[in-house]
Amino acid sequence: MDCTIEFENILDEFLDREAIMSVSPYGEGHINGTFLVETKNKKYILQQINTKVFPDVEKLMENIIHVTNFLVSKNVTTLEVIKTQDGRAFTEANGKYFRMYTFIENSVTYQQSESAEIFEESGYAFGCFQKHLSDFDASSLYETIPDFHNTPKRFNDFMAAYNEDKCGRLKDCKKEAEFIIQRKNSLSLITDGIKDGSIPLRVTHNDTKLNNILMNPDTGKARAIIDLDTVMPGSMLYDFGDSIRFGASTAEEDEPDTEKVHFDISLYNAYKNGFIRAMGSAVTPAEEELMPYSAYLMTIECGMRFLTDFLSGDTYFKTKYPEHNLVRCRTQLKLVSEMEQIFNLHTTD
Ligand code: ADP
Ligand code: GN1
Ligand code: MG
Repeated sequence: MDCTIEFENILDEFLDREAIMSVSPYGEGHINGTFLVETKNKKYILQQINTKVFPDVEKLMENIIHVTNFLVSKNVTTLEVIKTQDGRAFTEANGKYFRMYTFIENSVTYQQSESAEIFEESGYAFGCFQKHLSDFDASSLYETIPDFHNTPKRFNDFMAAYNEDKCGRLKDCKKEAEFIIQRKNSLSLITDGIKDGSIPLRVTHNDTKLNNILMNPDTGKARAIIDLDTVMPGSMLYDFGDSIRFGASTAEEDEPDTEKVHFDISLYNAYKNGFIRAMGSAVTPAEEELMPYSAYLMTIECGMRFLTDFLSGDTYFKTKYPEHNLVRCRTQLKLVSEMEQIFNLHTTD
């Protein structure tokens, strides 16, 4: 077995040690530590849960058990939590927390839309996901990250990091910071709509990027929606907009050459078709009207989160090199400026 001693003890909690053949890092998630565990007969996903982001692991896992049981009762393929030998949904060792899922076979994730068909299918799958949860009791959900898509609050967090400039990095990102600040008055349409009741609160996924959906590479059909850590009450527009910011780009989220990054309206339309096909008349006219704005909003929100993390010393998102968060921010801001043009959004002061 080619895994570390540390993992052996963890894995013992979930599986028969004899059967384990290999453990290797897996996937492109920015938050948790993900590993593929191969045994003679079956594959598993082992995750080290990021407790800086999700401090209450007990409640996080209760949510996941709750949501996945509900989906299973509707015959929906979803994550399957592997319990420890003594029946717990996670284990802890030396302050590190781990969980295990069955590896969902015949599946791949994409870091970019390889075709309009794939992206449309992901829209259909995320729309179905939301429809399946439409009768889930939202009050039973623990809010894993409060104010997750409260964009005005995200802006205040960004300004705090900007004013503190604790790593002396502001000099490297003045242009990007000014771009965001110029748009500070255009960030509240969805939070305002939720407050005044014009936008319905639903149970939403909240992290709907293309690599949080498993696709069958042979059929081009969705296998399962994964990464259920942020399933919380929210707006349908958060899910719609966040998918667009990632999947309607002509380049990957961390493409260093922004000349290659464009907002592709045909991908936007493909996703929208799939999403609306699944949601049907459940989408209200107010929601439909705000779809272009939601794409803009989720993109600038993500851009400002990357920049906040860059200014704060890369403590939130996993990074592979020192400017990684800044590079990611730049792709998001490039998309924002093209969305403003294409959708004729008046977002600057
Ligand atoms: P993060 O929270 O860090 O984004 P994810 O839960 O999204 O972590 O997992 C990271 C990647 O691991 C996913 O994008 C996907 O490629 C893969 N993955 C996660 N869970 C499974 C699973 N049960 N079966 C197959 N692949 C999975
Ligand atoms: C994170 O966990 P992952 O990689 O699927 C983040 C999202 C961001 C995304 C940007 C819990 O998603 O909110 O939009 O990175 N998840 C969390 O790629 O913060
Ligand atoms: Mg993920």
